Amino acid sequence: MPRLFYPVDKLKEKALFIRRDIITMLIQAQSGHSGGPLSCADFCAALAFYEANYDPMNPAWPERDIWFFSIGHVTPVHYSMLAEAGFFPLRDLMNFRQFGGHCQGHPSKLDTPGVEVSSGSLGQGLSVAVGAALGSRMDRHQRRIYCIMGDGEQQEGSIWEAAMAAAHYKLDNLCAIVDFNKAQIDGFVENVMGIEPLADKYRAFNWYVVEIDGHDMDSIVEAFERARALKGRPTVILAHTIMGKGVSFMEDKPEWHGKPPSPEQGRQALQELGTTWEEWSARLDNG
Ligand SMILES: Cc1ncc(C[n+]2csc(CCOP(=O)(O)OP(=O)(O)O)c2C)c(N)n1
Repeated sequence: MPRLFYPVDKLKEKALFIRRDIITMLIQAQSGHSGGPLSCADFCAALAFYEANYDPMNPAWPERDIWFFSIGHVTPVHYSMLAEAGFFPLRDLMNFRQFGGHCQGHPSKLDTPGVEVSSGSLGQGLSVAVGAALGSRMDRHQRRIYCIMGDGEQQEGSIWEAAMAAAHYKLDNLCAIVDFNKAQIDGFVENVMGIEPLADKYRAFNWYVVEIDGHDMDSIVEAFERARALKGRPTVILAHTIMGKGVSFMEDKPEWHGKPPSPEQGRQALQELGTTWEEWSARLDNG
């Protein structure tokens, strides 16, 4: 299936739908991560509906591009993106974190259509992505590889081994995206273990760095295009985002890293996102 190239206003609508899905799933499950999924929603919408090449009817299509979520815990955005793209019915999102459903708390390649690697243990995804990018080149395949990482996750040493390898092998088919929301499970990243200057670190590792407002759809699309046009180096998009983006009482609050809204808080969140629990849960139930 060719790339979708949705226009920016349609991408913004998709990101809004993804945020509504995230909150609805979390209300229903009463368990799961709120903050990171909401900060990733805009670039995930652009990845699925503008940038990547895939066939939701045939998730293993050999010609597809591949995206890996190294931050396995952001499954609400991951599953919403896959369901909105047609990999499985929207109603499956209502079984998030339920026994018997395939949308488990952390993603499983064996269970969920469109999940390319089982993840959750931080720091591993970029190594997987480097392997996939090298393998694609050896197969003389045109596919592109994407790897979504967290900013707290940058504290993992294994990421820097993978970063060194990616530049050594000049993997220009590899595009990493860092959800740079400044927060992690135990507080603000700079207080837990500072990672700045992150752009300089990647540049020193011979990567091409694009720094953007990760909630500005025009910038996101342009960053993907710049990465695609570049030859001879891997690209990292440092997407400056806000944890909990879109829900006033969650924004920039690390305590929302790993908990769901209560049903009452969730109703307020959906109202801020321009819908209601009744409307959006019915959309998912019937989708
Ligand atoms: C190897 C490993 N150590 C610790 C954890 C527990 N853990 C899960 S998410 C997280 C914080 C990650 O921070 P960040 O990458 O900034 O993600 P965000 O908080 O923005 O979702 C931690 C420490 C883990 N999943 N894997």
